[in-house]
Amino acid sequence: MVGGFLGAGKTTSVAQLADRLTKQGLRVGLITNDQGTELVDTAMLRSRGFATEEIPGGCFCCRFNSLLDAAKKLTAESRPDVFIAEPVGSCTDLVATVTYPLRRIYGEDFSIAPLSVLVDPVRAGRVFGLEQGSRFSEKVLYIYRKQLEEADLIVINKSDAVDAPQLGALRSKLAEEFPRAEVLAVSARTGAGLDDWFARIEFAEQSTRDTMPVDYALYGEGEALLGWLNATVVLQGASGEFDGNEAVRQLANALQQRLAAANAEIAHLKMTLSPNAGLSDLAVINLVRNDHVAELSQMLGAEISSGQLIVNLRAEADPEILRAELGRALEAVFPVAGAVRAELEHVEAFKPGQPKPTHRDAVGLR
Ligand SMILES: Nc1nc2c(ncn2[C@@H]2O[C@H](COP(=O)(O)OP(=O)(O)OP(=O)(O)O)[C@@H](O)[C@H]2O)c(=O)[nH]1
Ligand SMILES: [Mg+2]
Repeated sequence: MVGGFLGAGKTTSVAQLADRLTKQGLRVGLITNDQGTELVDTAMLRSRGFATEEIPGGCFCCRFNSLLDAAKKLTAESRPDVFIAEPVGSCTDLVATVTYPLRRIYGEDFSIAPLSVLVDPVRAGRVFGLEQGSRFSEKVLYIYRKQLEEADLIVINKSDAVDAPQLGALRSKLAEEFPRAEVLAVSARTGAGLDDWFARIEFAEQSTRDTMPVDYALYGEGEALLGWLNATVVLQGASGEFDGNEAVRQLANALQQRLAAANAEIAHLKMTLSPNAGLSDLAVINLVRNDHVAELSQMLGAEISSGQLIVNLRAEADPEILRAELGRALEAVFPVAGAVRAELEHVEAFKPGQPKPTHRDAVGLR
C-alpha cells in the first residue's frame, strides 16, 4: 500500500512503481479506492495501460472484502505478481485494519510490503508549523498525524518543489516526531530518490509490531469535516472543436477562486477530460491547496469536439457548498451561448461516514 494524505502524490507514485515493476518483467495489478464513485485516479491509471480495479464507496478498511474481490478479479484477468493499492487519502489505521487481517486470513496468498506514507512538503511544512499558510482544522490534522505515525517509511514527495533548507528542516521535524519511521525524500515527477524508496519496498516484508491507538470518534469527526464532490460533465463544442486543456484549466481556476471566497480549504481538486472519440488521450489537472496553481499533469494532444469531464474535489467544507460552487463555476466558464456547452450528467456531494473497519487486529501475527 502507498498511503498519505489527499494530494500527496500517491497515484503519481503508484504509476511510477508500476512502470518500473513492469519493466522488470513483473505483472502488476493496481487497486484504487475512494469514498465516492467515478474516480479520476482510475481513469488516469487505466489510460496509462495498467490493469486497475477500483473500490468505490468507502475505504479499504471498511470494505475489506471488496479489496479481496478486487485482487481476485485482477488475478482472474491478468494474474499479477504484485498488487499496488492506493488507500483513500483521508484514511488511517491501515496496519491494524488491512495488513494484519490480510496476513492472518490470507497469509499464504500475500506477502505485504512495508507501509509507505507520502507527504507533500508544502502541506507538511504548514501542518508542523515550519511554514505559514492555510491549514486544515485540528480534527483533520489528527488523521494527518495518525497516517504518519503508522508509517514504516515516510516519503517526502515533490522534493523538486521545495529548496534544500526547507527539505532539511522538514526531514528533521518528521524524524523527531515519528522516530519509528525511516524518512526519505523523493520526486515522483522527476524520478529523484525513487530507486532508493522502491528498493526498500519491492521485496521487503512489513515487520510486525503493536498497532497504534486510534480514537475512532475523533477520526470520524475529522473525516466528516471533509466534503467530497464527484461529478461527471459532458463538454460539447457548440460549433466544432475546442481546446480541452484550456477548458479544464479555466474551470479549475474558476473553482479555485470560488472555493477560496467560500473559505473552503482545498485538499485536492482533480479533473480528467477524455474525448468521446479517441481511445487513450486524456487531460488531467490537479490543484492541491488554495494558493497552488492548477497543474495539467497530462494534456490532450489535439482539440476535441466533445468529451467527458470527471471532477473529484475534496475540501474542508460543507459538501453542499462544493456542489453549489461547481454549478456556478460551470455556468461562468461555459455560458449557455458560449463556444463550449456543459451538461452535468451526475453529481454526488457528501461527507464520509463514520469509519467502521471490517476487522481490527490490535496485534499482528509474528
Ligand atoms: N512538483 C511535483 N508534483 C507532484 C509530484 N508528484 C505528484 N505531484 C503532483 O501532485 C498532484 C497530486 O498528485 P496525485 O498523485 O494525484 O496525488 P494523490 O495522493 O494520489 O491524491 P488523492 O488520490 O486525491 O489523495 C498532481 O498535480 C501531481 O502531478 C512531484 O514529485 N513533484
Ligand atoms: Mg490518488
